[in-house]
Amino acid sequence: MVELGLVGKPNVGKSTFFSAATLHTVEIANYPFTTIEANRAMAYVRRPCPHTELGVLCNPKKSACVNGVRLIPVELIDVAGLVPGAHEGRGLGNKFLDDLRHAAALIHIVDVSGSSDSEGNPVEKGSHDPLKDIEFLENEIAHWIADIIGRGWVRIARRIEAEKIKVESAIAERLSGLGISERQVKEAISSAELSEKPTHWTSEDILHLALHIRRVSKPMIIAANKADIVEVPRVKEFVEKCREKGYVAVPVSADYELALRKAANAGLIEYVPGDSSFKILHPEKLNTAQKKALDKIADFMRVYGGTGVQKVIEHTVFELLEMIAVYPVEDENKWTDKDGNALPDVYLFRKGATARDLAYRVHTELGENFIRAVDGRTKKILGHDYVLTDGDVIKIIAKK
Ligand SMILES: Nc1nc2c(ncn2[C@@H]2O[C@H](COP(=O)(O)OP(=O)(O)OP(=O)(O)O)[C@@H](O)[C@H]2O)c(=O)[nH]1
Ligand SMILES: [Mg+2]
Repeated sequence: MVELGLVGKPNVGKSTFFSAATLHTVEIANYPFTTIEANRAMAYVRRPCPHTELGVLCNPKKSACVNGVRLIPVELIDVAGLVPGAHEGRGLGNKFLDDLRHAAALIHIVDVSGSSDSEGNPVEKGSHDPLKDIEFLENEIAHWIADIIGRGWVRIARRIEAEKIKVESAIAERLSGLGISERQVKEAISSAELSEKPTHWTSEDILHLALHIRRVSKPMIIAANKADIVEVPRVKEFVEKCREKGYVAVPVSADYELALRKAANAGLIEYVPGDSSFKILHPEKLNTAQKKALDKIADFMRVYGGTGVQKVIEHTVFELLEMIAVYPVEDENKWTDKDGNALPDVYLFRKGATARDLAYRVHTELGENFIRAVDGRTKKILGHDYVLTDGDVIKIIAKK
């Protein structure tokens, strides 16, 4: 399961975003450190379902299909807020970041309205520059990684040099719990331009390396939250400034998304998360305040093309992580499993994954005994190194 971590300073709307995306009820309040223990729940990303080509309905097991759109689960993790100096124990410290060890990417929730200070205390709207939050957060995440690399570094660096161990492999070993690979560490070392001799690395060098490791291993998107209480040009300016710094920022109102999903659940509106509009089903059941609130939400969605919540999640999965959806089947003609369920499973893979990777994901034995695969559309035989593409329907043939 792909895990996405929600990070940010306190009181920016992490739990609201989480709750909106998962409809999991969690505590939300306008003061810092409302969340202490991490919350985990399923959100989903959407892909066109191949069943529309088949002409029969699918029977998904761990995903869902609504009107030809496959909803593929991903896990969101909502953690406590980080404050500047968290690595020195300020606020709730940074230990709770360990809950994000397996996160493939990070969603940085920022309060674009500037109505909370750097520690998340409510302040007058516009009095805090949200751009500042990006830098400190990067720094705190880097400290978390650097602390893991840096523990007992002098001794390790000496061993690396004396025993001619590859530095990237020694570091990757330390970071294996974070799901960071040797290749990623190697790429980070080269972009950080550090000295050839690890014994010469200072703690600043390690911090600098950690920044690069974060960049290559856990890509980050910025959710410019609370955009509903900010003038449009200011939001656009923030998005542009983020872009100049190399980040994708998406205007978001987690509050609006939460309201829409609740109204949809109550049967008041028709709304499919991610859509750019909604339909009021029973205008007679709405009071004036509710109507006004929905009008405001509709205006926001017209400007930004939606509430932004689903856009953030999907951009993270499909653009930053470059993931694709692949459907393994046992019958390449009917696209069913052995019980006759059509397109029962779907897996997300990073671009570049192969037919053998798919086999391993279905079952270790299938990966180990892989003989060949078959493309469910063209019926072509595919080798173990066939590179999967988005929407592939694949049968795996293995030794019995
Ligand atoms: N206007 C507006 N307010 C929001 C939005 N999202 C969250 N809020 C408000 O911001 C406050 C903090 O929301 P939370 O979701 O608890 O924030 P958090 O980041 O989880 O906070 P901690 O758990 O304390 O770190 C609450 O009063 C929310 O109602 C939004 O999109 N727009
Ligand atoms: Mg919270």
